Amino acid sequence: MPVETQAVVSDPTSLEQDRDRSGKVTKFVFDSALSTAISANGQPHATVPTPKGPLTPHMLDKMNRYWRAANYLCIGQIYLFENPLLRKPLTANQIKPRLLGHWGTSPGQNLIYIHLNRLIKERDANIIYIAGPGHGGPSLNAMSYLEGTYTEVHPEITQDENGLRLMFRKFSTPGGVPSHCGPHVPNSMHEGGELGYSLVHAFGAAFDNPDLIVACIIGDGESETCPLEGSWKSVNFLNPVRDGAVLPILHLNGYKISGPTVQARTSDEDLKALYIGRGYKPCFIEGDDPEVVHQLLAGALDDCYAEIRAIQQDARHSGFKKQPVWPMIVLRTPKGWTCPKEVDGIPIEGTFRAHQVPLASVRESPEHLKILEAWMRSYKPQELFDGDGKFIEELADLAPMGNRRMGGNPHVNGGRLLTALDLPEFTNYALEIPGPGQVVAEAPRKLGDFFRDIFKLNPTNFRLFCPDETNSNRLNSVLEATKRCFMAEAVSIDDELSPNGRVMEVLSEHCCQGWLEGYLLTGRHGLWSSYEAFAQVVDSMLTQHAKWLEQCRDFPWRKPLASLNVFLTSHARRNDHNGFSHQATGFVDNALARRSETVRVYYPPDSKCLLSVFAHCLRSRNYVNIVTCGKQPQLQWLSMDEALQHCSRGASIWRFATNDSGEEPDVVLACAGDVPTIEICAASWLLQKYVPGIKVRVVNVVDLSVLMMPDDHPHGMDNMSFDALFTKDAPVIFAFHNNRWLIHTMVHGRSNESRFHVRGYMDRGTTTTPFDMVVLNRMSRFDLAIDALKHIPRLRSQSSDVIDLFNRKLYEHHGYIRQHLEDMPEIRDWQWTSDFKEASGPPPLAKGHPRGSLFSDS
Ligand SMILES: Cc1ncc(C[n+]2csc(CCOP(=O)(O)OP(=O)(O)O)c2C)c(N)n1
Ligand SMILES: [Mg+2]
Repeated sequence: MPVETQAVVSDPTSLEQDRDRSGKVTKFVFDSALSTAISANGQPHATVPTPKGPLTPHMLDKMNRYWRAANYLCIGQIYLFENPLLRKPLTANQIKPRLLGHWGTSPGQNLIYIHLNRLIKERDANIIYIAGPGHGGPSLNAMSYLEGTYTEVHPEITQDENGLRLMFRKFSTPGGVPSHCGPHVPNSMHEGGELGYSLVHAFGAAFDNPDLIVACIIGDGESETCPLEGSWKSVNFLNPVRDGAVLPILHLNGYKISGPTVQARTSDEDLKALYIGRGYKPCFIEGDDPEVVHQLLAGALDDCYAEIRAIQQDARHSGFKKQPVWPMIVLRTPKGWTCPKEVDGIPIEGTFRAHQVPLASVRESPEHLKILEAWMRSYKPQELFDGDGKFIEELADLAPMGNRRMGGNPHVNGGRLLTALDLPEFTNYALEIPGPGQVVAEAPRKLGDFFRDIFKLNPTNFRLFCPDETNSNRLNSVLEATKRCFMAEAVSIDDELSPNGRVMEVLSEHCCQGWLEGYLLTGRHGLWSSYEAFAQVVDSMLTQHAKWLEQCRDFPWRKPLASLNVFLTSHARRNDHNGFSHQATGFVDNALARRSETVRVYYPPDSKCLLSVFAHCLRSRNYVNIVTCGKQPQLQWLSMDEALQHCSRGASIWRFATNDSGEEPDVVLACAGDVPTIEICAASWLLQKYVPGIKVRVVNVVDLSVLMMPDDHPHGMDNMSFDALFTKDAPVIFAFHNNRWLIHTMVHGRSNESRFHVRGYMDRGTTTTPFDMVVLNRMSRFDLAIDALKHIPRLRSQSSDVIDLFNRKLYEHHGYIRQHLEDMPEIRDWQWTSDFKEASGPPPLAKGHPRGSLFSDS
C-alpha cells in the first residue's frame, strides 16, 4: 500500500506559525516561491502592508525573482539530469540515480549573495563571499552561473537550456564537479567541507587588503566547532587603517544535520551579549516572509556597509585610536526555506529534515515525484529563463559587472594578484664557522635576521604567524623591523606591541594556520612557526589546504599561489626540557599522506641549510613546505658553498665525516634531521676512532622527497643517483628525525632495500636531558655505531669489544644523568675532530652568536 502523501506547497490560506518557548518560529507554512505578499508582477499584494526598507517594490520583486531562479537551480542540480527547465512533465527517468547535495543551507546563502550583489552594484563595493557551510555548493554554483562567471571558466556550461542540463548533470556526479564549494567554482576560496574555518580564512583575506570586505557566512552548526568559536578574536588583530573588513553573517537556520544548534536556541538577548563581548555589534534579522526579510537584510547590509566605511575613514583620517566595534549580522531564516512544508505528514521546511535532500525517493515514489515537480514549478522557471533557456536580461542585470562579480573578484583567485617577494640575498646571513662540527649556534637566529629584512623590503604582503613563540623560536630579530600585532589595549610593560605590527602572535594554532591560508589564498606570502608537537592540532586543516591546492591543478584559470610554509623549530627531539606532551613528530607523517606533488618536507641540518631551504620555500608556488630545524644550540656543519650545493641536491655525501676514499664503504651512515645529523656524525667519529680500518660514508638528507622514486615525486632520485649515494648493497644505518616507517616506505623498491636499518622517533620521552632523548628512542651515537658494527661481517672479530664499550657508555650515561642531572661532558662537549682524539672543553659559540640564550629552555 502506498503511503498517503501530503504536501503543503502553496496554499496561502494555510499560513501558520508555531513558536517555541523562546519565541522562535518552529513551523513555517507559506508559499514556496514567493511571499504571498508579492504578486507576480512585483506589486505588493493589496491586503498585506508593505514592510519598510530600502528596496523599492520593483527592486524587491526583481531580487525575489533572482532568488527564485537561484533556488530553482539548486534543486535542479540536486535532482535532474534531463528536462532542466521542466518544459515537459517530470518523469522518474529524468531524476539522477543518486541524489547528492545539500538543499537546507542553499536558499539562505542565495538570499545573502543576492543582497551582497545589490550592495556591490550600488556602492561599487569590493566584496568577496565565504561560504562557511561549504556544503552549499549548489548555491555558489548557481550564483556564479547566474552572474556569468561559471560559464567563463567552464565554457561548456553555456547560458542556455543545454548549459543548464549539463550543469545539473555534472553536479555531484562522476567526471563532474563536487558537491561542496571547491576550487571548480570561481566565487569560492574556501571549500568549507570541514566546517570551522570560514572566519579565520575571512580575516586572513582581509589583512593588508584595505579596500576589501569579506562577507563570511557562518553556519549555526559550524559555529559550534572550536576553531570557529576561537576565530572571533581575530578582530583583535584587524587594523582598520591598513586592513580590510570582515562582515560575519551568522546564519541561524536552526539546525545542523539532525539536531538543533546551540545558538539557534539561544535568545537574541544572550547572543547580543555574547557578540558584544567579542567586540562586535550584532544586528538581528528574523523572518520567514521573504518580503520582510528582503527589506530587513537590505537595510542591515546598508547599515553595516556604512558603519564599516565610517570606521575605516575615521581610522585612516585620524589614525588608529582604539579597536573599533565592527558590525555583524545574525540572520534567522528557516532551513530549506521555500521547500515543501510537509511530506507524508512530516514537517520538512524549517527543520533539520531539509538539510540535505528533502525528498529522497522521488524515483521510486510517484507521489514524491509529483511533489518535487510542484515544488520546482512553484519557482516559475518559465518566467526566469527565456525560450533558449537563458537567464532573462532584466534579472541578470542585477549582478555586478566584471571583476566586481564575486566570482570575478581577483582576491578569490589570489594568484592573479600575486607578486614575487623581494628577497634579500640569503647568503649574506651566513654564520661564520671555523669548520664542520666545531661551534654551536641556534640555527633560527640567522633566519630571523633574513625574515627581518624581508619585512623591510615587503611592507604590505608578507606576514609571520606564530602561537606566541617568536622569541622562543629565536626569530626575534623580526621585531627590529616590525612589532607584534595587537589592537586591544596595550600597557607600558608590554613588549613590542603595535596595531601596525606584522608579526601575528595568537595562541591558537588554528588561527595561525587559518589566517595564513586566507592570506595566501588572496595572493600574499608568509609562514607560520610552531612547536612540532602542537602543529598536530591543525593536521586536518593542513590536509584540507593541500587538497585545495591539489584540486586547483585541474583548473588552469586558478593561478599559482605562494606556498604555505610551516616552520617546526621547537621540535620533538629537543623538547627534553618540556617533557612528553611536547614530544611528537606526527605532523609530517600526516602531511606526507597527501599527494607528494604538494607536500615538501625539509630537514635542514644547520643554520646555513635552513637559510637556503627557506629562500627556496618563499619562492616556491602551490606547495605545502614543512621545515623542521631546532632552535637549541647545535653544532654547525657546512660552509655557505657546501650548504648551497647540499640543498640543491637534496642529499649528499658529507666528505668531512666520510673515510671511504670514494670506494665501496663498509657501512653508509645516513641521517635526516638536525639531531640525527649530530648523532650520525658522532657515530662516524666513534667508529673511525675505535675501529681502525673501517670505511664509513655519511650521507645527509635535507629534502626528504629525494629518497622517493622519480615517478612518485618530482624531486625523487633515479636509481643510479640513489646507488651513487647509498651504494647498491652496503648496509645503511639511517638516523631519522621522525618515525622510521616513513624512510622504509620511501626506499621501498631500491636495490636491496632490506639493508636499510632505520632508527627513528619511537615516541619515548619525558623531561630529561637532550642526549637521553636520543637514548630513549634508541638513536644515540652508541646505538647507531653498534648497529653499524653488527652489519659489517668483515670486522666481526674487532667489533665485540667495541660494542661492549658502547653498551657500557649507554649504561654509564644512564647513571650519570641521574646523579648529575645533565649529560656527560664527553657528550655535551663533543665536537667533530678529524684526528679522532677526544676533544676537550665545550664547543665554542659561533662568532657573533648571542651568548645569553645558550641552553635556555623555552
Ligand atoms: C568539522 C566537521 N564536522 C562534521 C561535519 C559534518 N557536517 C556536514 S554539514 C553539518 C551540519 C552543518 O550545519 P550548519 O553549519 O548549521 O549548516 P547549514 O545548517 O547551513 O547546513 C555537519 C555536522 C563537517 N562537515 N565538518
Ligand atoms: Mg544550520
